[in-house]
Amino acid sequence: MISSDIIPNNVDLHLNKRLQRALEHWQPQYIQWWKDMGPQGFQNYHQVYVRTAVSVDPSGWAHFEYVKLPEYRWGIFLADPIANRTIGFGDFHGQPVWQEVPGEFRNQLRRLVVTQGDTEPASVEQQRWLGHRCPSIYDLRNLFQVNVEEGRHLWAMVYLLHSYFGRDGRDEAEELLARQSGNRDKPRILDAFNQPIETWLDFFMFTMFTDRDGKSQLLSLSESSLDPLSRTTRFMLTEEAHHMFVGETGVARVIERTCQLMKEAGFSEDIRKVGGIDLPTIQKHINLWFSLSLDLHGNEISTNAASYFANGLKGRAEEAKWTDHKVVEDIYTLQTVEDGAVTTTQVPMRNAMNEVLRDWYVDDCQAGVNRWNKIFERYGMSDRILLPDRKFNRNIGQFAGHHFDPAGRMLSKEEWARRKHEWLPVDADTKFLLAISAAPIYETGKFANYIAPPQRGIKGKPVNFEYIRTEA
Ligand code: BYC
Repeated sequence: MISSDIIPNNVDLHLNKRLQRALEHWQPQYIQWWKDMGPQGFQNYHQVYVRTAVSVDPSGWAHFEYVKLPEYRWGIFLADPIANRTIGFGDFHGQPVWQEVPGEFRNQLRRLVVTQGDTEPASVEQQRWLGHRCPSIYDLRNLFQVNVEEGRHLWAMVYLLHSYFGRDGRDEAEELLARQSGNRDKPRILDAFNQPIETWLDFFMFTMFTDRDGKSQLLSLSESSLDPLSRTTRFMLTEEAHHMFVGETGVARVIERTCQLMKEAGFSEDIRKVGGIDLPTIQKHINLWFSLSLDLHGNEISTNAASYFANGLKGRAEEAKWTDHKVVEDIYTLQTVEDGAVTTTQVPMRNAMNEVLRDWYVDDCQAGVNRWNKIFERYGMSDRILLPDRKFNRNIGQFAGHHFDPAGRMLSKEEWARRKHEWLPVDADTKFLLAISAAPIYETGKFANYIAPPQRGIKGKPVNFEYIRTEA
């Protein structure tokens, strides 16, 4: 269903000339941004075997081909409408969904769309130097796949801004290309998207934990009463699944290799000496990215979240699984800090919707960690990876400004300062990770010493397939 040559889409863009022109005007700015801020050094001479969305047909929505990255066909695809869809939660539960933005919710909806949109280019910016340290061509291809699809997710939000938010929306679309990850004057909106991602361990953790926040937020937005927002996020979730696959299997392959090396070298040996990533370093990176991604769910007690829910803008993940969709009287019990001690408090559940979504997220992360721990079982090892307590290393919400160890025990400021390096990566860890990846592996079928090869290749291709071709 591609109806425009310039911008592939399934929204009949050619029927809305004004919108088409506006998006075609934004497109060159986007391409310039991609060249400036996207993967550095791989724009001109490399052809990458990537998937491109061409429709939303579940039986074949993408095709795979070699493309030069700036020539990727970024398009606009919304999941098919659900006939007679009604609002699934909040004060308007049961009423027909909206095809236009109601004036009274315009600001809130724009804010949600802009915040979602801002994370997409941010992640591309964060990862733009990683190609120079890649552990294999297979992994490099996966990085670029994730990057181009984050670019497409930006397109998804820009389509909504241009289509439904008029002049303000067009201005916001320009701002999405003007803010920059880590820029002191114009940073990205959410904290975790201003952290540099310098090492591949960070990249795998990011795609495991931060992309999973993408999943929980997209699930909750896919419940939205604004039908185009629901439809666009529903299709984004299809692509997002691969990003979390990259993260989960990336970390799994690092753990696998570490186990192999530990077995070979003897368990008392310092695994770094043989070029492996020691388990404490892996655990520290889990602690970091899990806690940063917990922050991305916002305050535990939030009037914003209550109002998003009441107005039907943002629901819970998998709203249909709940029985009460109005949630007017329910109470939620959560932990908080009072007079310097952890206590529990009860709040109206609508005000705790960020925490309800965080519960879903923690469970989803835990399932992934359980899968990682099976690797140790296979090697007959008693080591285990643990998710830190959700109070650990928080900078947003009730626990910000207080200190906790990964088990959730409260610490004094002094004890935290003394011990945090036991739980979070320090410069020496990053230096080590940079050192073992100083020489990128561009040889087909070869893998860096610190990571095991994947079990299979992409789209039925062998592991040693030439996922990236270089022009002479
Ligand atoms: N950093 O009432 P609260 C993805 C601000 S990832 C900085 O709790 P709310 C992806 C907040 O803005 C998913 N500031 O806020 C992954 C507010 O500011 P004001 C992205 C923060 O609105 C990988 C104040 O604190 N999508 O897709 O309930 C690669 C009060 O807080 C943060 C979305 O986030 C923070 N972490 O919750 C690529 C969905 N947290 O009003 C892509 C859309 C809070 O005082 N966003 N603040 O100026 C939302 O639903 C909400 O904005 C949030 C925040 C859940 C993020």
